[in-house]
Amino acid sequence: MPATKFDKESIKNTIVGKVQRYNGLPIEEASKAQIYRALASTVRDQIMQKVVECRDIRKKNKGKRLYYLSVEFLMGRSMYCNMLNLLSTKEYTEALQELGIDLREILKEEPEPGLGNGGLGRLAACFLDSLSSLNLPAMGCTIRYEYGLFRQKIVDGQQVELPDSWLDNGNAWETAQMEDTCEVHFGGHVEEVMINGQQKFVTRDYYTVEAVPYDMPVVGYDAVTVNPLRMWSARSPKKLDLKNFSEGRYVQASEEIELAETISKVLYPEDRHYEGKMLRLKQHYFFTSASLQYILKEYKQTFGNDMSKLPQKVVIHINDTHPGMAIPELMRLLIDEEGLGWDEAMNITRQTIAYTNHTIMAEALEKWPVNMVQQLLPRCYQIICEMNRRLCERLWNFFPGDWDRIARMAIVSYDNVHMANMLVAMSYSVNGVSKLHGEILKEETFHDFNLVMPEKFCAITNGITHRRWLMSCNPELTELINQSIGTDWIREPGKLSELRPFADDAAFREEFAKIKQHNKERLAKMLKDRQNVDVDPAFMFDVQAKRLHEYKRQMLNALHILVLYNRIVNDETFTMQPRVFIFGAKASPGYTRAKQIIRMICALSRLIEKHPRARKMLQVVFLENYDVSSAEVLIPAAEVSEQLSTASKEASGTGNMKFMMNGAVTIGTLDGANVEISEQVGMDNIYIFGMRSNTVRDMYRENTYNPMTIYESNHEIREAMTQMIDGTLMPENPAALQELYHSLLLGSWGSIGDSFFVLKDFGSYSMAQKRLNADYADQVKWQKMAVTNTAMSGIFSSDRTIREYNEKIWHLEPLAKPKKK
Ligand code: 26V
Repeated sequence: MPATKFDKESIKNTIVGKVQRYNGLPIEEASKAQIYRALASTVRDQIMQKVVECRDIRKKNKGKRLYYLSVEFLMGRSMYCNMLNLLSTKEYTEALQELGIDLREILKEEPEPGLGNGGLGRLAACFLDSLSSLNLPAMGCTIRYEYGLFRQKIVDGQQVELPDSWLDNGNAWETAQMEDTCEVHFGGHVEEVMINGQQKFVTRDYYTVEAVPYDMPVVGYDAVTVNPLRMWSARSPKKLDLKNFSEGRYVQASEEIELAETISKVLYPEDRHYEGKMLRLKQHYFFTSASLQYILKEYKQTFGNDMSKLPQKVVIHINDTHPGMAIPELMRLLIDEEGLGWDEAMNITRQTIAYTNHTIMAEALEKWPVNMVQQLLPRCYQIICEMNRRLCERLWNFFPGDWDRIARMAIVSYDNVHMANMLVAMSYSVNGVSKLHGEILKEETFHDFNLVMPEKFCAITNGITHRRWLMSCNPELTELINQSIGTDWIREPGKLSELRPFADDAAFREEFAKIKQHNKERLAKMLKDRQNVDVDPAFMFDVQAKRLHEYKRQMLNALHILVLYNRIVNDETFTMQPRVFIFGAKASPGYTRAKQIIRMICALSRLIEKHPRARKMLQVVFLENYDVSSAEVLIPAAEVSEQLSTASKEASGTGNMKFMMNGAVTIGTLDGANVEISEQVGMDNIYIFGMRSNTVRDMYRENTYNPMTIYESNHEIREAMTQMIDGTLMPENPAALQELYHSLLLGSWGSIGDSFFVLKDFGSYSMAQKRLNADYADQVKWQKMAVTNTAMSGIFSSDRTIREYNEKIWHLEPLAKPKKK
């Protein structure tokens, strides 16, 4: 088919034509939503042209392909990044302009697919962008959740969760791939049968759910590659029960269908009850099994039935433990469906699967009750037990007699299936997501495995796509960089370091500061429009935006703000650089203490607002429903980036990198990737405070920390904490923060409180804040720091991360356009 052109004139005609065909309207009468759909469909046409081309190259090239399995892909809106990666922003902007339409207004029409909850999911999305941009053949695999992460509203100072029905008006980017629909089986029992003298295992009486794939294309920047994100949707094979229906039992008539389809209903269903936990296991197995069936089908189509070459042609990457059932499932498919022997299947599996760990938090290291796995996945359970038996045998030779250690390392122990242990034992690569996290995995989390199989472990520091997190969200800064150092940095983000000398260039700094000011104004406008909140763009913008979790210590920030308030109120001569502290955070619905922290922040905001002198220099804003789209406005406007996690707890962090890239200065602990950020910018361009990771780990081991001694000796902390419960913060309900207050002092069930060392690190944090406040007054100094941060951020591009994964783990060949003869 001859290629269609996507120049300005053709784009105009196409959009006008589509509005006429879809809506029967002239463009002047079309609504924004109608224009959005016509525009998205035009961009999609342009992408599809590339899809065909890319498919063709892949068919000829027959190279290895990566399948990246993740329960989360936090994609954000696609329209603008698609145009950017197609090198067509100018054409589209001008085409619309000539039709009298402002592109920026249309972009807001796109619903954001919230198919993720935090760093893990956004990392997966950044990876897809970099994979395509580096022309590496890959497919993302996940669930097509009908409801993404909840929409957050703040009502009376508290978080309220609303359903996020992002698919209401359809998803303009996806295409259903009906021919790849497959069956996933649950339940039943396993029978051993002899077929042609061979022992076989057959599952009987299972029930079936159909998996229907929808593909969303991810275009690379100026690349030939378009990689799909494949989202599996659950569908019941049963049709409407007409008998029930015609007899008036309407609910029963579709009950079974509904039940099967709940599998892809919501992201992270509540799992405090048995049904919820079961549903999560079903979700994980559902998309893992469907993905693996597809992987083998595609492999066989290209390479025939010889499975021994699988590791040369396929790599399956497991993003955290959630898709870990890929291991028994691949074993099952190889043994039961492809007829391989156990040893061969095990060798192939071990050479095909790689695993990334994203957290050392004990509660996030997944385990499943044995009876649940046995009931839901009886054949996989058998395979797990056999893998466990062999692993323990091997460990017994390594650690003879050391039962405790072997039990800790086993796949099945204490009535649970331990996913992380299974993944470490059965994959060829285990990586952490920052240098420090990689070390902790080897020394602590997987210490014993590292003694047995040290060759598997490595660390690859996370990254973010500079295309979304700089070029798309901060066009003015992008333009300034291009004018100063040219555009090579776009392909080689390390070259951003060429900006460093510009820190000493007064004219450059002035431009840099002006852009920050515009971005602050843009954020102020958004806050006004969305929440009717007034912020003064002359204030310093200080931002902490990330999931709400005790280890991330939003509480440390909040407590410090309350202390600042007291300093203002108690001392009429006290002044500080006017500063607005902006928080963005969703708390998991069942995580009560996290929700109390949100309450505390909102209460702080109200308290300060009521005080005529305090409000002149201090403000707290809670940004509702923090998501990718609001991050794209928030981050470019930030001057201070708060990265306060208890050292050792934040595996990497990626928000820290986004803020840095946009010229915010970090105040943070030496945790996760903050360590590497501090190495890049140097200690003069970052505010480091608090205990170091080793000290924290020693303190946990020794169990000697007592927050009470700090409470007693530090009157500022005492005063602020008392205000949490004496009606100062919560005049209408003084008891509301009592539990939170106690958690900082006493803990529960006899354990000591403040398990994340908020009080312990307070003094050091407060000193760092004092330095920061003083430095901000010296704007020359401050702007130099800001420029240095942007200049040194190139190493945190996910292009670097993906190159490293490819060199160390995946070994994929980049796709290339065939040379014209
Ligand atoms: C968290 C939650 C919280 C809400 C309920 C469901 C649920 C399920 C799993 C998890 C674990 C998430 C692990 C995670 O997001 N880790 C983050 O991964 C980032 C990318 O590597 C990294 O930068 C962050 O430091 C790490 O916390």
